[in-house]
Amino acid sequence: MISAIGATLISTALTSAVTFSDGTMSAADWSTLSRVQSGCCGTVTSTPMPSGGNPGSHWEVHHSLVTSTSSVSIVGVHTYSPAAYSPSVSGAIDSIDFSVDVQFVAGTPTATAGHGIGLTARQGSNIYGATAGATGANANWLTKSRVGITSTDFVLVAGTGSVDFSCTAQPIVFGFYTSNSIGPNGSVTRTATYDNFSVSVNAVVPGTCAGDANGDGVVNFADITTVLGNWLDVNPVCGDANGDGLVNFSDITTVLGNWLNMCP
Ligand SMILES: [Ca+2]
Ligand SMILES: [Ca+2]
Ligand SMILES: [Ca+2]
Repeated sequence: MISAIGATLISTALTSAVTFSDGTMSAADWSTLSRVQSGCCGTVTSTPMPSGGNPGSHWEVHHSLVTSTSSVSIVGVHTYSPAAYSPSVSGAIDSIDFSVDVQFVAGTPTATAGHGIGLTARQGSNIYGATAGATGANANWLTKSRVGITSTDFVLVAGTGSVDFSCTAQPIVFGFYTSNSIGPNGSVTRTATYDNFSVSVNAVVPGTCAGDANGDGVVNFADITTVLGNWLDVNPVCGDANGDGLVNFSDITTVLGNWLNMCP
């Protein structure tokens, strides 16, 4: 006689963060995009430095702003190419923790402020930024950080649209920005240096928000298509609306039962 053996499927939800960190700050991994966000004129340039960081090699960023009758706002987008996160592979993003070490170097005229800084996310041809304050003009190394950054904290730096953290989103490459602005008829330079960049991406645990199959924080028709697109997957990063480790008809009913709910 053969007895039926009940199989218990245990969900192996994503609970660990994916962390990208770098204390080398080499030109092989980092690139800088200089942007004038408004007005005229300014530039951001970067120099990889071999020594004197916190410790060792580091990334020095120079801002130069010159205005006539209008003000100017500039941003340098410093992208760390190894910090590539694919939500369709590693899961929708719940939140991000960011930190970087900073040291003010020099400024003219006499500096009273350094750079505005924040986390950047490059997704396709779009670039987004989430502020983490400013460096200040402190001559000592300081750690600047912000934890729990969510999609709504990001503003558009370049391109169109808004950042997509769902499990169907395009891959994202992280980095940091530096910014400055001055009023009309001014001229300033601001140089600060950066080391020990770190980004930790905290993935959405499937089923945390009942019905949210794609992890974008709302239950709607996109979740139906996400369930269907991952039909019968086991322990997927995408499509498990009730968090039981399977994608099946129960997920359809969970989506419908939580229709238009917003996740906390
Ligand atoms: Ca270093
Ligand atoms: Ca959703
Ligand atoms: Ca399920």
